[in-house]
Amino acid sequence: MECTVSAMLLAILKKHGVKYICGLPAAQIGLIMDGASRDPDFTYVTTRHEEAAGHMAASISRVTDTMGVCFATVGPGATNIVPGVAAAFADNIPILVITGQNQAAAIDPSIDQLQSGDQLGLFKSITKWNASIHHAERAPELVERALHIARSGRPGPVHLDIPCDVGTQLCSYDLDMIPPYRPQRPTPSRQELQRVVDALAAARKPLLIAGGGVARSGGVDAFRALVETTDMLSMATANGRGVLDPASPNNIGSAGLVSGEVAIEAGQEADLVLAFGCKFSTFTPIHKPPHYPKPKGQKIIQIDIDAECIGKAAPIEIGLVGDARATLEALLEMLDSAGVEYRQDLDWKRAMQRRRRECDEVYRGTAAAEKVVGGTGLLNESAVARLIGDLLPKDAIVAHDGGQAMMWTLSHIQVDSPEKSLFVPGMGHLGFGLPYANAAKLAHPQRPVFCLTGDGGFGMTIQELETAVRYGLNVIVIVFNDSYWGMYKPFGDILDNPDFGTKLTSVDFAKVAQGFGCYAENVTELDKLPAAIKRSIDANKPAVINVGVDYTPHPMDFLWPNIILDGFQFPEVPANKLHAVG
Ligand SMILES: Cc1ncc(C[n+]2csc(CCOP(=O)(O)OP(=O)(O)O)c2C)c(N)n1
Ligand SMILES: [Mg+2]
Repeated sequence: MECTVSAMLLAILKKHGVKYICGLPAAQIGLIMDGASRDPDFTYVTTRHEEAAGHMAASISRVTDTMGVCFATVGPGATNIVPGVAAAFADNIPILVITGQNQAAAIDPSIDQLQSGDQLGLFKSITKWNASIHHAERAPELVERALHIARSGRPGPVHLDIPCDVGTQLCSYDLDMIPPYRPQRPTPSRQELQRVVDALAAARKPLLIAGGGVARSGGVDAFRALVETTDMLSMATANGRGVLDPASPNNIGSAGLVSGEVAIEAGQEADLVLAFGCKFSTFTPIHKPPHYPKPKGQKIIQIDIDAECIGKAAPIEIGLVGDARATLEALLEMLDSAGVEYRQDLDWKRAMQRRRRECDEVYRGTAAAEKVVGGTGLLNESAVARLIGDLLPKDAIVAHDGGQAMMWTLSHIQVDSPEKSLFVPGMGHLGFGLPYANAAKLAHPQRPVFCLTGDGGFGMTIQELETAVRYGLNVIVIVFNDSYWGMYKPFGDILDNPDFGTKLTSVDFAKVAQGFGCYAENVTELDKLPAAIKRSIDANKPAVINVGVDYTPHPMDFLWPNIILDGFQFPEVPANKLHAVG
């Protein structure tokens, strides 16, 4: 096949099953836009900000079995798309980022043409791999390579920079030369897995952890089968939400540290931690010294697709390289044929299950008071989140944006499948919610899709309401509007500094949303929320429900000073005051 580099790029994407392409228009990328928008095999979407295109591509990779692709133009387009790419990189989500570029002769080194920038340098630290297509004849090879790298091993974003003149030049390629992508699913050897079998058989206080790798490799059934076969306690990380069966008594937490204190206790007391597809990042309550160090005698087994990640963030005893799902399946087979007798301490297990129920009680208790004590007449965020959790349709997909709002929605909403819970714990990037929800609705138009967000986070990508209206993406946004950068409100209070900068203006998001052409209403009383959600589902338009809430302390607020800000002290604040956050 002989065609332009731009047409070749699209043909190769199609061969590898790409269906969704999102970006923001400009001339340098024009041929790709023209080709993608005319081709009925692609769903082509333009956004109001390039950041949203990056987030949408990542969401597509999360909620479909295709890889998301996004594009941006040279200079400001490239810099604007960075947040979406960085967030995807932090959560190991494969996406292809295409940037337009000035003519090949005008870059490397730059002659300072309009909008020039070192785009390879810009994306280097937030992608697995990137390249500039300087020569048309190398375009097919570089596109194939980009797609392969994005999805093999630990997945992640890749970037191709295409000078505008090269994009119009001809190249030729035999599309059948490289077959459509199929993931490699390596497993550890039988001898290696035998060590895992032995460790499970010997463990008195075992804890199984499902990370994002289990969700991404399609290992939900296999992980649940392991929990059932061994009858051991299990926990999911923030990226592994949806892997565990919410109704299983062996599920002691589905959002890492946000799950409640039982997560820390189990992590501190377990004598065996067996983790699949998990990089032991901040939200995973294992080995977080000095507050939660690795206990003496605790054995940690880490199984991950990425050899480099093994042992990086926790002192492990056994590290095995393998795809989470394939390894789980191989392990299950061995456990099945070995007839293992487990020796776990059932008293400990029951104590942890009791602690789980107590944490649930604590969360429920905070939701009980409809109004916050502050006397503002505004609603309690816990009560709002809990009620939403009760009202969500079974097949709903939810993006959890915002700060304190996210803490509460993750606590009260349990899901039974990974694509139902969209969150970006790696970067914790405010504003991802609406673009993620838009993409989920694009891919699943029949399913209800919600964006639950704080007012601050919503303001960061609010313009994407227009994208939703333009493409008929009838998402429902529920804004926890406390008129604050709420999560950091306590820091201003600690410092007795009203000018700390966390107070925001009270914005009437219902009016703003109506301006975008959405259905919208304000809710100030809890018992009005169910009908508002019903009307929003029936509205046949994107909808925004603006709920007036007051900042509501969360039982796990102590995590911020204890783990995330460990070692960081405001100059004139005694340490014991910092511990009082929340
Ligand atoms: C892009 C980005 N900027 C800054 C932060 C730091 N941050 C984390 S939570 C938070 C406050 C969020 O406010 P809002 O969305 O209104 O949610 P609330 O905490 O009030 O529920 C901020 C500023 C961040 N996570 N992401
Ligand atoms: Mg807020």
